[in-house]
Order: sequence, then structure tokens, then C-alpha cells
Amino acid sequence: MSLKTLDPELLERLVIQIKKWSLTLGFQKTGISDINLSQAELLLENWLKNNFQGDMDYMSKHGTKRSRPDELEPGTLRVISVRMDYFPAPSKEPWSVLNDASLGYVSRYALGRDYHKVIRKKLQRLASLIEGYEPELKYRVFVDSAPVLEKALAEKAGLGWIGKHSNLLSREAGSWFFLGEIYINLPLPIDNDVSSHCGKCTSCIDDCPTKAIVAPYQVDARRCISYLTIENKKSIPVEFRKPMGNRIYGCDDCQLVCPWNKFSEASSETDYSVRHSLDCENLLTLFQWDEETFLKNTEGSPIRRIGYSSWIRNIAVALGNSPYSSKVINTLNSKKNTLGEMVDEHISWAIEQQEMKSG
Ligand code: B12
Ligand code: SF4
Repeated sequence: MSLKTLDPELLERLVIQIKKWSLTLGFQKTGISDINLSQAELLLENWLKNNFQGDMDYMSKHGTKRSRPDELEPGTLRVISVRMDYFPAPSKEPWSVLNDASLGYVSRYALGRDYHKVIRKKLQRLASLIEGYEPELKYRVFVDSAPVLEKALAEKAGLGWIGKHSNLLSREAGSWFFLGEIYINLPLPIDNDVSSHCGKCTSCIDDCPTKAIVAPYQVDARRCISYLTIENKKSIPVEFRKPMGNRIYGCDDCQLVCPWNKFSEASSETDYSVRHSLDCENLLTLFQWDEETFLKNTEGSPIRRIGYSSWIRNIAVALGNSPYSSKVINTLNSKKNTLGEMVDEHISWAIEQQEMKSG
């Protein structure tokens, strides 16, 4: 490490420069934290003890690496956390889609290009700029890609507070943003955290369709529609199918009802712009995509990761919840015996729901 990165005054100046570079690269806020996550570690342990992770084995299999950055990346002294806003503009107003059972609701974060790709590239550029200043910099960039406690780190770095829905939010931006990090070996000065402004509000807890926020700050993933439609590769438990409504990929309800999102601004990042009308497409149209069309239309999108079977499974449930129509039943039947037992069972459930509505 060169002398200049050990001089506190020069380090202060480097932080100012990092924040400027970060802004130009398209991150709306940047903060720096130390690596002590001892409090969050206990809360993570408690979450795992309750089995709230469901089948997300990657949440439990890394031991303390997730809560101890220097165990994951030896030599790490600080973490640079960044915020990147994603709410796409223009896009159809979310409630108007959620209230029309013939349309499919896709989480607003997944309407455009995969954020992992967008953010990783920018973080890599930011790290290279810092490296230009300090050639002995050791770093590693992350975006939801390794055992990292992203929200706890961003909270420490002053990017916002963890709300009762467990997402990070801020007074100026609400919660429609992604997080990314750079682990570094420079002793940069750290930022202060910000206080919580959830107050007595419980909107997210009350309005969660599946009551997945089992206590303030605690999400039981096994109940969360985001988990059920994205992470879960198996059958969706019957008790959650009706509450899913027309949510076919992820869920935004806890963010939609949060009063702080009144202050959020749409993202100017064109990579997050809506593709293939996914902000308000008809369920029947989406269900009729064959696998080739699914792969073509989700190229570069986070949706592709769930695979065609889960996609059809999710849409089948939403069609079961849509208004009765013989066309819906025929379309559901058209995919029977094509994607295996698990999907067939959801299609049968959906047809049953339709038939019950036919009177
Ligand atoms: C696993 C995961 C999920 C799981 C589990 C969610 C969860 N709450 O853990 C599922 C699949 C359900 C999910 C859903 C979503 N996710 Co997600 N997910 C993650 C992931 C990979 C890990 C999160 C984690 O560490 N969970 C472990 C538990 C212990 O953490 P926690 O719930 O946050 O607990 C903290 C606090 O709530 C608090 N706490 C916990 N218990 C208690 C108890 C008390 C008494 C108190 C006071 C505090 C407290 O302390 C804990 C530690 O800091 C991160 C990426 C990453 N590597 O960090 C993205 C991430 C959190 N997800 C993200 C997003 C966008 C979403 C969705 C909005 C997507 C969608 N629209 O469908 C939903 C939101 C659902 C919700 N309400 O959480 C973003 C959030 C950005 C932000 N602004 O916060 C992240 C950071 C990805 C990213 N890089 O941007 N996700
Ligand atoms: S994302 Fe939806 S299902 Fe999950 S906790 Fe939030 S409101 Fe509940």
C-alpha cells in the first residue's frame, strides 16, 4: 500500500472522488462502511434457525462468510455500497395491472435488462478507477452474487434504513433500488448510518397478500410470493395460489404500499426500460409463448433464470385466478402433458378454479 492511501487527508479526498465517479457511472448514492456486522449476524442466524430461507440453501451453506466480509475476502477493511434506482419509466401504473386479473404482473425490477449485468459492469469500472489511484488496491465486486449481507452493509454505509418489510429504503428515494458492493483493502473513512423512519406504520405487514412478513423486519421467504414464483422450483403450496392473484414473477406489494415510495423517482437507466410489454401483458398471450419465444423474449432479463416450466406454472396459477372464460380453459388445456407432472398439477388446479366460476 502506498503512503498516499495511508494519509487520512488524502483518503478523505479519495472518498469524495469515489462518490463523484460513482455518480457519473449511474449510481444514485454511494457510502462506505467498516466490516463489523456482528448484530446482523445474530439476526441472520435467527432467520436461518426459523428456516425462513426455505430451499435457498445458498443462504445457509457459507457459515459466517456472509456476515464477515474478511472471511469471504481476506484483507477486506471497508465496503463501498452503491444504490441504483430501477423503477422503469415509462411503465404502466402497478395497481392498474394488479387490479386487472386478465393481465400478468411482473415485479418492476424485472421488466428490463438483468441488474446483475448492469451493476457488475459499472462496479468493475469504479474499481478500476480506484485502482488507478492506488495500484495495490485489492478488491472484489458483488451484486447479489455471493454470500454478502447487502442490506446490512448498505445500512451501515448510510444508504438508508432496513424497513419493516426488510428492504432498504431512504427518505429521498423510497426502496425501488438495487444494491451492489466493492470489498476493498483500503482504510477509507466511513459514513454514518441513518435513523429509521418507519415509525408506527405497518402498511407492508398488513397488506402483504400472503402474510409473509411474520414480524417487523422478518420475512418468511416460504410465504413470500417473490420466493414462491422465482426461487421455488417445486409446486406452489395451494394456500398461496389465490393470494398470488396475477403476480407471475416476484411481488412488489410491500413496496407499493410504503408511504416513502411516494418520494421515489423513476430510473433514467435505459437498460431497465420495459421490454416486450412485460409491464402489462395479457396472461393468455404470455401463457401461449412457446419455449423458444420465452428464451428469445427473456434474453438478458432476470426472468430467464426461472426457466420455462416455472414461468408456465406461475401463469397457470394467475389464469386460475382470472375471470371465467372458455378460452382460458382451452388455452390451459393446450399445455397439458407437455411440461411434466408439477406443471400439469397447477394447470389442473387452474382449470378447476375456472370451472367453479362458470357456475
Ligand atoms: C434471499 C433474498 C430474498 C428472499 C428472502 C428475502 C429476505 N428478506 O431475506 C426472497 C426471495 C423472498 C427475496 C425477495 C425480494 N427481494 Co431479495 N434478496 C435476497 C438476498 C439474496 C439475501 C437477503 C438476506 O440476506 N436475507 C437474510 C435475512 C436475515 O436478512 P433480512 O431479512 O434482510 O434481515 C435483516 C433485517 O430485516 C434485520 N432483521 C431481521 N430480523 C430482525 C428482527 C428484529 C427484531 C429486528 C429489529 C431486525 C431484524 O436484520 C437482518 C440483517 O440485516 C439479497 C441479496 C444479498 N446478497 O443481500 C436480495 C435483495 C435483498 N433482494 C432485493 C429485492 C429487490 C427483492 C424483492 C423486492 C424482489 C421482488 N420484487 O420480488 C423482494 C422483496 C421481498 C421482501 N419483503 O424481502 C434487493 C433489495 C434492495 C433493497 N432496496 O433493499 C436485494 C438487496 C438484491 C440487490 N442486490 O439489490 N429476496
Ligand atoms: S414481496 Fe409481496 S409476498 Fe413478499 S413480503 Fe412483500 S408483500 Fe409479502
